[in-house]
Amino acid sequence: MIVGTAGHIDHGKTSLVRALTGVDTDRLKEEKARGISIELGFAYLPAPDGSVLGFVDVPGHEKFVHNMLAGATGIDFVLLVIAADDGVMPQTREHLAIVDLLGIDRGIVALTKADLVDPPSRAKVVADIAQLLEGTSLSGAEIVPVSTISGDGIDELRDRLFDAAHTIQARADAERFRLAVDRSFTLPGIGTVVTGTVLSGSVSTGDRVMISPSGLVARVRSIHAQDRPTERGIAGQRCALNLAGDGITKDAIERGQMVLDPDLHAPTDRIDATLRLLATEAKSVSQWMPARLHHAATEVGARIVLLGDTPIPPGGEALVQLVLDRPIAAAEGDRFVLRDTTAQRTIGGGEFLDLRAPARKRRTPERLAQLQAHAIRDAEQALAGLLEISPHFADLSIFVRDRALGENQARAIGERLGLIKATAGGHVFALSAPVWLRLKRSLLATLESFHSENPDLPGIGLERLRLQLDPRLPAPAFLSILQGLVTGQEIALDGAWVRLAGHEVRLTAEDEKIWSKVGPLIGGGERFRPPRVRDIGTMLMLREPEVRRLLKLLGRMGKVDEVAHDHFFLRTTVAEMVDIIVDLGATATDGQFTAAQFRDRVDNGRKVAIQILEFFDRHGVTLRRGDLRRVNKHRLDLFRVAEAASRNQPNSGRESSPVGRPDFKSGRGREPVLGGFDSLSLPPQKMKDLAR
Ligand SMILES: Nc1nc2c(ncn2[C@@H]2O[C@H](COP(=O)(O)OP(=O)(O)OP(=O)(O)O)[C@@H](O)[C@H]2O)c(=O)[nH]1
Ligand SMILES: [Mg+2]
Repeated sequence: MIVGTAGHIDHGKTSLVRALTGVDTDRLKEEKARGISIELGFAYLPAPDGSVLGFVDVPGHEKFVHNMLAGATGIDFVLLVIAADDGVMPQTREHLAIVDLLGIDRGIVALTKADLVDPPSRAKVVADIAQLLEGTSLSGAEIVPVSTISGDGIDELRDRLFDAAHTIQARADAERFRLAVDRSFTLPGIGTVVTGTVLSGSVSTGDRVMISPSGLVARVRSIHAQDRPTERGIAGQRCALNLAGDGITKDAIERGQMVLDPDLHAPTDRIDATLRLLATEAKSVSQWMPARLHHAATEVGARIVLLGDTPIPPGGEALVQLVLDRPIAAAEGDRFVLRDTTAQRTIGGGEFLDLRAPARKRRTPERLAQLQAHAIRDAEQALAGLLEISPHFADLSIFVRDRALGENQARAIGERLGLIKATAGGHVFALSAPVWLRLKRSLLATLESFHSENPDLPGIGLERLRLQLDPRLPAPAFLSILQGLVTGQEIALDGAWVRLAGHEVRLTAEDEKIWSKVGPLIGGGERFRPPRVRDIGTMLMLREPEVRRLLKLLGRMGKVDEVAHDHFFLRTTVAEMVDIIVDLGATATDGQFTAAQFRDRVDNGRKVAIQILEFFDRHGVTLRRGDLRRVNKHRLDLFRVAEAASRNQPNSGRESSPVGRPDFKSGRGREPVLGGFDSLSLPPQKMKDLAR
């Protein structure tokens, strides 16, 4: 358990910690000289049960409230110190407000300097205090009179703390590791040491950690937890970590940074949150109001964007967006405190809801519903809530990271909720099973109606399909679920075209008629220099745009390729030419060949030969260096056609290709490939007729 002091200047916080632990936490020369605390003080007290209580002693001076805030982070139990002779004072109120805003609800009031007042005055102060606590997280807390001079009440108070340590719930350490740094220094012979409270998770020697937001990487060489050497520090302990790594020095790490599990490193400067304005404020919070934001041990300038319609009145609570001057390391559910820009008073505070707040459309009903779900602290319920509302999917990787959830926690939640996951670009997206079913049904229905309306198209464009569906998944996630459906043989993916697995493209009767004439023209003996669109139009007395439209359509069907503008080759011919360059590469000594060598093999003139090679360059089939090219074996399959199709290739009557048949990985000889003349093949005689 970590105990933190709070209270007005000179009320006896440091004296009380010394009386309880024997440690004087005012170590600075200036602190000694001025008789006040400036910095945070730390002390430890072994308990009878073998555990160790940690103490964070904070300064009471109004100028050092920022230090008090840094110290109050991660404490389990507060000792609100109020001097009996002085009573409730400004920083008594301010520190109590901070404790309340941070949600710290375990604590005792130590009525110090009890030796200085008579019983009636003491009774009055006690009554004041009880009233002060009302309505705060410490409402009804015990008030224990003590005196560090006479020693009265000290043993009782210490026993109360030991009791509390038993009942305080051990913080879950299943989450990922985060430590809020409050000090960084160098120890001779040891190196860089940082100290702080472990906010979540655990850390072990040898662990790789990251300093956030700076992004420095370090290894944990050794650990002290609650002032004792150990192999592992856990949530709720104050730890000192000896860190080593590139750039790790005492100056590279400062108070306010976090040491964390590298997976959690994702600084943010725009956070949606709840904000409660203190009732003691004179003015409402207005749009774009500036403030100082205190979170964990850090402090940063911020602007407040109201997400509701009206200013937040004193004592009111509302949703806001916090726009920070620089990014910080945080987690959803973390508490924060706001102070005014001149650092003179605390004005309010609240809880971070969403660390990935949008800069636009931040107040739509949809967005506000999402924030309601984010506000649920139980991760499983929050995720279930998010998946129920628009956009009906969640980036699980971000959800898990921003809540600092451990791997096991994330897995268990995924299983219990029966999530459907799609992995894309290193992120996991999640859908609920009912939403997935609905998405799949409408996807298949969309494809079906598309096919029936467009029987001559190979499928619907991937992006067009994505935009038609709800939920509208991010493109990479959408592709990933499509691939799942391909594996399940429900759909097929053809480049950027999606179709039902059973769908076959059929040309309209009219197009088929034209194709039966065009196909042989570009696939015959002149197939390496087929007529261009305009020539085909002239030869067949067809309108040029008509020929172009049909060939483009066949291009999408994978039957032809537009090698150069308006110059279409059969896919089979392209595949044949791929074989030729493979052969050229294989016979050349260094695998490189010239355009002239290629032209000699296809005998189609220099210009066309070069256009073909440039087409291959564009598709990465060939890699060009100067005048030489070599084959890129990874791209050879690009123009290969299914082997089954080769059985009814249209020009099977022609002489077999002079090209060798290189063996591929499968060990089988490669079939001369084929476009899709399948249903349209013509008898050789007819082809000759047409070619005339
Ligand atoms: N008579 C009496 N004096 C006390 C008692 N506790 C503390 N004092 C005196 O009060 C003064 C302030 O005590 P500190 O412990 O430094 O007070 P503090 O709350 O830590 O002050 P800051 O850290 O500066 O906010 C010192 O002179 C103490 O000797 C007490 O129980 N009785
Ligand atoms: Mg002090």
